[in-house]
Amino acid sequence: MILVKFGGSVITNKGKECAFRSKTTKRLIKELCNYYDELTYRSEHESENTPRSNNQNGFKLILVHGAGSFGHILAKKFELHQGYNAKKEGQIIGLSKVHRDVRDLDLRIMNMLLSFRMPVISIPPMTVLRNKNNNFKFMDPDIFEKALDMHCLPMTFGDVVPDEKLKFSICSGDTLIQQLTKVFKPSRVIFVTDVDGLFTSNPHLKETDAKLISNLTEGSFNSAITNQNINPDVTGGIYQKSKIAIELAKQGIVSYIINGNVPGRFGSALRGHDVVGTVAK
Ligand code: IP8
Repeated sequence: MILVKFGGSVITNKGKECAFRSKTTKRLIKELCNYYDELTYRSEHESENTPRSNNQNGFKLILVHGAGSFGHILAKKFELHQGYNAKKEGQIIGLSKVHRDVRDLDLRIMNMLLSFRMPVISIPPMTVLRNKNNNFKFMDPDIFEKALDMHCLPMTFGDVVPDEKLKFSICSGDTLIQQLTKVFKPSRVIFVTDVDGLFTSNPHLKETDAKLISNLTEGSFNSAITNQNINPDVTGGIYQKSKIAIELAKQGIVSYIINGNVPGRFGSALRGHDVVGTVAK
């Protein structure tokens, strides 16, 4: 089993509300489908015409995606991560809009997967997950298992979710990765982002001596300057991913943080090849 997260920074333009990066997303999906074809020994001709299927030849994958500019801009504006605030004008409409927008993004990805004949079942966290005080509380994994039984690709995404204390709050795709890992115990987790991995400082700055941390350990993480996001984010960015990757490594799960903007890297990580990126194992 492999868990993949398409980061919001690679599938959307995070600086512009609801801006989908369709070309990049399509290429990533193609890299994913090529890997499936390799696993099932399908020829290029067959790949064009025959439906694909998840959970065969012993291989399973779950796809998670971030919200990017379909979620973070309005979530921040309406302070959704802080829960219900009677004084915050328009907050409930804002909540509904964010839920609609992340589903809109999800539907676009779903359509793309289907255009490659990959059967996908979308699972909105709003319906299966609960938070308490903006922290994960509970998730019902049953539908993920059922989707795998149907030979479909279960897909879920960062969403607004009910919160036992705050009425509602945010669940990020990274939290979903963490929770799905506990249930499905994958061998590998791949975080597809817009940077090569975790750097010693912000690689987006003009004058920078940022160096890529290839082997992520608690030590290399602590010595890195971790405030690396150039766009505002309500859920934690690369800092959070690195922390999760270190935790997963302790459980024997290998995590990759790779740059999805570079063609082929995602495909290589799927195959378990050495790839430019940050690896925690
Ligand atoms: O992009 C955030 O999910 P992420 C979800 O995976 C919302 O952090 C609604 C902002």
